[in-house]
Amino acid sequence: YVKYNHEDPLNLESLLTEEEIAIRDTAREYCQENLAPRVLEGWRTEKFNHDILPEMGKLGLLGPTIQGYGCAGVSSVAYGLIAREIERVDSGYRSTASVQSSLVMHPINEFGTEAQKERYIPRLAKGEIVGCFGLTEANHGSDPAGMETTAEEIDGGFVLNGSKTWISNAPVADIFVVWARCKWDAKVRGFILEKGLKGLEAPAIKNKVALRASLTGSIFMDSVRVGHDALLPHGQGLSAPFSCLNSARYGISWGVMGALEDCIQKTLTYALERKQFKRPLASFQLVQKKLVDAQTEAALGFQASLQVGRLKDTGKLAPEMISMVKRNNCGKALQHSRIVLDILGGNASSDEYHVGRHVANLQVVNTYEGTYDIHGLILGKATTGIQAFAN
Ligand code: TGC
Ligand code: FAD
Repeated sequence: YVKYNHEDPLNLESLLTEEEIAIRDTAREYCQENLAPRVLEGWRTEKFNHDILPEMGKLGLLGPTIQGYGCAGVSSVAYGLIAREIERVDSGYRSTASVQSSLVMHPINEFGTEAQKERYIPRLAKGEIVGCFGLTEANHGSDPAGMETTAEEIDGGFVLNGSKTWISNAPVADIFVVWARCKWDAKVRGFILEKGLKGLEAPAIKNKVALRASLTGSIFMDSVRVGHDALLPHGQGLSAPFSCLNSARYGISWGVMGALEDCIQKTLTYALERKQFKRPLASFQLVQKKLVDAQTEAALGFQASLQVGRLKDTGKLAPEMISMVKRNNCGKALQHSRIVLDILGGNASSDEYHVGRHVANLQVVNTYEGTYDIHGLILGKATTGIQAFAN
C-alpha cells in the first residue's frame, strides 16, 4: 500500500502527462502568487484588473487547446487543469479567462474565416484584447432559441438590433461575439462586433452579490451596422453557440472542483488551529465528516472530468457527458462549500476567510452555462427520449 494523500485522494496526478503536470504547475504558481493577493480588492471594488489577461496570455493560458495563431495546442485535460487553478482563487477570474478562451477564441477558430482568425486570435491569446459572448437576453436565458436579437442583410453588410444581458466581460470588451436570428432564413448566426461601433453600448451591471471580481454587463444594439466580414460564416443554427458552451461547460466542471478544494483546504487549516471545548475543531466527528464528504466529491468530480476530457480529445464525446459533469460538479461544489463554510463559525462572514466568497460565486456558476436543472433535463431527454423543456 501507499500512504493516503488527502490533497490528491485518488492520485489524479498519476493520470496526467508530463506536459499537463508542467502546465498545471505554471498555472498554480501564477494563480497563487499573482491572482490570490489581488482577489479581495477585485471582489470589494468590482474593478476589472487590465493586467490579468495579458499576464495569463504570456503564460499560454488563453485558448490553450487551439492549434496555431499563437496558441499552445495542448490537451483538453490541460485546459481543465488551468480552469481548476484559476477557480481555486476565484470563479470570477475563471469566468474572465474561460469566456476569452471557450466563448470567443473557440467560435472564431471553429466558425471564422482565415482573415478573422488572423485578425483576432493572436491578440486574444496574448490578452491584448478582451472578448465577450452574447447569447442570453432578458426574456430568453434557458431558452436561447426564443432570442429576439436580429440581423438583417443590407447593402454592404448587416444591421443588428436587440439586446443581451448578464454578459461576462461586456463592459471591458474590445470585441463582442453576438448571436442573432437572421431575418433572411430565420437561422441563428454569430457576428463579431468591435467596440466603438455606432449604436453599440455595453453598460456594466453593478452591485452583484457574486462574481464581483469579474465584470458583467448588458449589450445594447441599436441598428449597429457591420460589414460582411463580421459574420462567422461557418456556423449556423443553435448548434454553433452550443458547441462553444460545450467547451466552456467542460472547463467549468474542473474549475468548480478547484474552488471546492480551496474551501476544503482553508477550512481544514482553520479546524486544526481553532480550539473549542479545549480541543481543535478538527477533532470533532461532525467536523471531520464535513471535510471528508467534500473531499470525496472533489476527488470523484475530478475523475469524471478527466474521463470526459480524454474522450473529448479522442473524438468519443457525447455533449450529454459534459452536461453530467457540469451539473454534478457545480451542484456538489455549491453544496459542500456551503457545508464546510459552517466550520468557520462567525468568521464565515468575513471575506478575509474567502470561503463565503466561493459559496456566493458557486451559486452563479451552478446557474450560468445552463442551470443545474436544465442540464438535468438535457440528461433526462437523452435517457428517456422525451424532451421535458416545453410543450
Ligand atoms: P435543441 O433543439 O435541443 O438543439 C438545437 C440545435 O442545437 C444542437 N445542440 C447541440 N449542439 C452541440 N452541442 C450541444 N450541447 C448541443 N445541444 C443541442 C441540436 O442538435 C440542434 O441542432 P440542429 O442542427 O438539429 O438544429 O435546442 P432547444 O432550443 O430545445 O434547447 C434546449 C436547451 C435547454 C438544452 C438549450 O437551450 C440550453 O442548453 N439552454 C441553456 C442555455 C445556456 O446554457 N446558456 C448559456 C449562456 S452563455 C453563459 O452563460 C456564459 S457564462 C460564462 C462565464 O462567465 O464563465
Ligand atoms: P431562467 O431561464 O429564467 O431560469 C430561472 C429558473 O427556472 C432556473 O432555476 C431554471 O432552471 C428554471 N427553468 C427554466 N426553464 C425551465 C424548464 N423548462 N423546466 C424546469 N425549470 C426551468 N450569458 C451569456 O450569454 N454570456 C455570458 O457571458 C453570461 N455570463 C453570465 C454571468 C453572470 C454573472 C450571470 C449571472 C449570468 C451570465 N449569463 C451569460 C447568463 C446565464 O447563462 C443565464 O443566467 C442562465 O442561462 C439562466 O438563464 P436565466 O437567468 O434567464 O434564468
